Amino acid sequence: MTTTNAALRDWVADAAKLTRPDRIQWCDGSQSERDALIELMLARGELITLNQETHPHCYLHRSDPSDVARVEHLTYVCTRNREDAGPNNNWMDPAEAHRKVDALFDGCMHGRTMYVVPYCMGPIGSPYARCGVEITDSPYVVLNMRIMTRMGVPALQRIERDGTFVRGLHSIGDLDPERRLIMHFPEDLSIKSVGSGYGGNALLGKKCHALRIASWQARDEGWLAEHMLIVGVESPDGETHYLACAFPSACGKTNLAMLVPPATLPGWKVWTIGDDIAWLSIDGEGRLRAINPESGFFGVVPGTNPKTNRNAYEMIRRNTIYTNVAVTADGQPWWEGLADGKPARDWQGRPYDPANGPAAHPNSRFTVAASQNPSYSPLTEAPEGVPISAILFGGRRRKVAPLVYEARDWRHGVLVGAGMASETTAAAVGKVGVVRRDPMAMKPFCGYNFGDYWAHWLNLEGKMSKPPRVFHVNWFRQDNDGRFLWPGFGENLRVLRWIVDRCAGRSGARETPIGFVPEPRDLDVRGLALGEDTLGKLLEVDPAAWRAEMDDIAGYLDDFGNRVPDTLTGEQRKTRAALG
Ligand code: OXD
Ligand code: MN
Repeated sequence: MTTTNAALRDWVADAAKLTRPDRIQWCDGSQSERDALIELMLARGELITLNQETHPHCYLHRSDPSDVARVEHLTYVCTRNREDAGPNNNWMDPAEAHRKVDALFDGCMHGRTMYVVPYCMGPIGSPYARCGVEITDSPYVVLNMRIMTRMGVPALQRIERDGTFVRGLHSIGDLDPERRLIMHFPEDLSIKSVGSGYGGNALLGKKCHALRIASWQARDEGWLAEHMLIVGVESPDGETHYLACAFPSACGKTNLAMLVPPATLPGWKVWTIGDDIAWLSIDGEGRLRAINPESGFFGVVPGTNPKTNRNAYEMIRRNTIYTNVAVTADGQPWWEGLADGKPARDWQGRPYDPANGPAAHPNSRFTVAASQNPSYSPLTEAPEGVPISAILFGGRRRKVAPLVYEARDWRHGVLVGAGMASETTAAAVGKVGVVRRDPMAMKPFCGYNFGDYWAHWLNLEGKMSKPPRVFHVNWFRQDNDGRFLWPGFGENLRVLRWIVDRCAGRSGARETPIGFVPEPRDLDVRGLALGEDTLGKLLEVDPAAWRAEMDDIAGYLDDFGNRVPDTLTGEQRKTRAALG
């Protein structure tokens, strides 16, 4: 296989000249290609067969122990003008970046196969989908890309038809963290990633293409590429609202996207469209619509069990690649939060010893096809996507943020998103549990200056006939003893219900300086063991804490100087003034 697209042919030839692989394999996405890759990896010890009776077609991959998460400090956006990347990104001049990274690519595929992986982000026939090609020397990446994207012949055919594609050059290099770089060149729609074989660093369709490069492309073309799950909430009388929800990494996006309605809310159904990324476009009638550019889930494993996420638990019992989980004596995957079984070997393959820390790495992952999810929505394949009724922002906040509130309008909603903050998690290298500002959950993923990004969000208002309502949720509020006040998981449907009822003009709220907050009577908490005090605390808006929050947001916005739109600072001032 090769291609009729000359630009693609030339780029592959140039990449081969630089990296000097022993052979080049164009990937067609077929089952036989997948089977051969699995055989190869098993033979090399890069995959381990899990118990095929309990977990048919499931395999384990152990990454290098120094390569277990995204590396934000080694991730760069390389634009000609530094201001275009903004203070939210590490920046390097493109010429210098190419020089640095090409030195690491020089000859790095010697003795290896170079795989050429054409892929499509979004349903192949969708006008909202976009294609890319990843060149990689990692068969693990190919196997994952085959699950996470529409990969192979149909994608190549679309590239040949459209004539455009995002170029991603990837090599695991020597896995030395000192020789690891994840470079983005949005002006050329290209990516160069070297030195890591893990997740978002290496599966270039995901964070690098579908968020960093796509957010840039989306600004130019008038749409949005967002770190959002997409979920459909169907009421007992058959009305379905689709919500797009932005939460930082490892804050429960996958769980919310696959929520299992509790028995106390009979007749409600939840449909998953996506769990991590949404591409949002305005249709001919001025409605905001969403597609999920991905076709699989690369989800955090620890904590997954029938109580927290029964759908995910069922979904990952077959045809799943596990990365960095532990194994039981009989070869079943094991992780913290699983009720049964005992780990025999930890994520590094060592005999399990609690003194070495958790058995499964806290950022261990599953890769699985979206269609295996019991709550999979067939509209995931709809070329036109789904209409969005509401946008939800949220984070992990012990204090300050109430369980839910609604922004006054779209502009205020943009401030609510821009002011998001969350306690950090294991999804990225660095300290866990510190509060950091993470606007729209895009801090690690926005491929351009946040000031320009907020302006783009604000500009979209005039293009929509009826902008979605905007909400903020916080499942993670704690009491003074560090106990969670809200049960979370399936019970979050109660909050989603208030939200969809707000969209349909059916539920009440009180107006506060930060927006509309439900009164305790507006939320259906029947059957929950929640004291009135607890509910009061969950819905509390403490003016002193919020004054401090708004001042902090003002300081954060200041970092972006004159790129911050006046409308946004105006919204901040309005909220601050209302707080007294
Ligand atoms: C992810 C992340 O892997 O956000 O989705 O880190
Ligand atoms: Mn994510």
